[in-house]
Amino acid sequence: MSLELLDRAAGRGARVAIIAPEGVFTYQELLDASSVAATRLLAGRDDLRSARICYLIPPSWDYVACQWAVWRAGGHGVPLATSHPPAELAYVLDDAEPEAVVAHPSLLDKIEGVAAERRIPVLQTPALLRPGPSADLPDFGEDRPALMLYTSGTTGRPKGVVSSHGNLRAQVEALTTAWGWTANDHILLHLPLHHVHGIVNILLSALWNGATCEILPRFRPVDVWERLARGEVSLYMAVPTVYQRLIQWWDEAEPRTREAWSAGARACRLMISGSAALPVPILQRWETISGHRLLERYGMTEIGMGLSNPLEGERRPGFVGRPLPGMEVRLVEDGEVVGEGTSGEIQVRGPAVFESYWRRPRETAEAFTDDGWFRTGDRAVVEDGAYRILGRSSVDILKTGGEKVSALEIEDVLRSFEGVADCAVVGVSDPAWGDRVCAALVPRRGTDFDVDSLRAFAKDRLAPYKVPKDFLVVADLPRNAMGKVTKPAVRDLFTPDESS
Ligand code: MCA
Ligand code: AMP
Repeated sequence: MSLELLDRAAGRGARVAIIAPEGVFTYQELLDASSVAATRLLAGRDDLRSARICYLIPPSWDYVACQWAVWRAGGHGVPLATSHPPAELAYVLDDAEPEAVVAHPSLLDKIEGVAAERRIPVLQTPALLRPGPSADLPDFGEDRPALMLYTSGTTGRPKGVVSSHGNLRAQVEALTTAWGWTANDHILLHLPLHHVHGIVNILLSALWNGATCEILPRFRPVDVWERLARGEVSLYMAVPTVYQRLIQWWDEAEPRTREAWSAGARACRLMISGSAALPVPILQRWETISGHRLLERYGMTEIGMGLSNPLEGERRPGFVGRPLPGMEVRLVEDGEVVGEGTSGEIQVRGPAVFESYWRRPRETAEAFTDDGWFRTGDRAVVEDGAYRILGRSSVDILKTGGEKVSALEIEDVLRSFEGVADCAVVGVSDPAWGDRVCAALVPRRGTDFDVDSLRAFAKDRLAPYKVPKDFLVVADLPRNAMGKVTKPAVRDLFTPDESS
């Protein structure tokens, strides 16, 4: 990835690469700025040799220039989530053991203390990116680690997913072919930049293809509608929760505004949804408003994108299409590969699939079959040639607003609060969030239970989207004959009408 991405950028020097809050930047400016910044990261060395560099930078030009600088210096990039509290950031620093953190001044408060406690130097973006000399930059192969993205699993705390430059190149090439990317594309980006969706599907795909990526610092439905209304955006990608919010805003707008917004959206060539199941009513409503049948696709941090509806041809509501170029996909049940009409676990193989979980050889080995297929933990069925996702094998992995969270990780935090004897976290089906994170709590005998203090406690320790939206105090948790908590019965506690 590294070398070819740079060669491709060099051939597009004068084209606009990034439109961001800081201004408009060409490919040549990106090459120049990242070369100077890479030289600073190297500090006289010839190669970072895969040293991890964490960066905590809002979606912006600075983010992109820093990402490229880390790669050009031979480093392994670890983007940190801007919404995370210091406790979550500290976890990543302890796990990734970076040699440095690059921080945007607006986020310095969150990271300065935890980095100092670990004696990790913090470089601020204005210092990293100010003009200066460029040294010779290292040459290395595509098997060099490029990214480490943290993802929740069924065991323990989040794991670092290590993807090489070759993995990223395979992911981007598949999307280029499947979705018809060209240098004339102009894409809007407001998704967080510590996930594959924002980083690979949007930012890197645009930069690989010489297209323009327009970065909004955060998601605000009105800003997205107004950008779409100008008719310049050719490609748009988001999670179902975002489409649901855009629909809500459109519904509440004046008729003239609605008309202008819809006309702008129609000028787009392609709109895509993913990261969580797209409810069919959202697909239908969006089609009425924008004239676009959303292209739904399926992916995962470990594999990039695996399945996609077609650019041309039928996009079947409720289905995620067929394997992307370069990706082998099969369904397996009880160790046997199953055919059309029978459900099974999705397993995938191909050059886009990640290298390893960072410093977790056992989990890495367990995630693959002996012949190299990655077990996704998602279940699906093929009907008339297209895949339909049936959900996760584990009830403890939830998707809220496109964010994957582990119920067990949240439970561990809630149990550490004085006054909580036991708890169970579940995802309750919700039209806005997909899974709404809810917690049933058993108070310790003789203790007064204060839900507000518990919420504040959780907010200090967990990413905001992991903090349960609803807390329910119960005398006991529902259990089966073996004494194990039955999560479906816990879920029913939050949806009494459906269970009665
Ligand atoms: C924010 N909040 C959430 C979430 N996001 N609650 C549950 N789930 C969420 N995802 C809470 C905040 O804590 C806050 O709570 C309140 O909602 C408002 O926060 P705000 O920051 O204003 O929210 P927002 O900006 O409107 O964010 C909602 C969002 C965002 C736009 C849907 O979550 C988002 O961009 N999600 C996409 C994530 C993504 O890119 N996923 C891809 C990963 P309070 O008021 O109590 O403080 S999956 C992936 O990469 C794979 C490969 C794939 O297939 O794509
Ligand atoms: P993450 O680990 O955050 O990369 O999320 C990947 C997970 O999101 C997958 O394992 C699926 O469970 C889910 N996912 C992604 N796209 C879809 C989709 N189109 N429909 C249903 N689930 C999806």
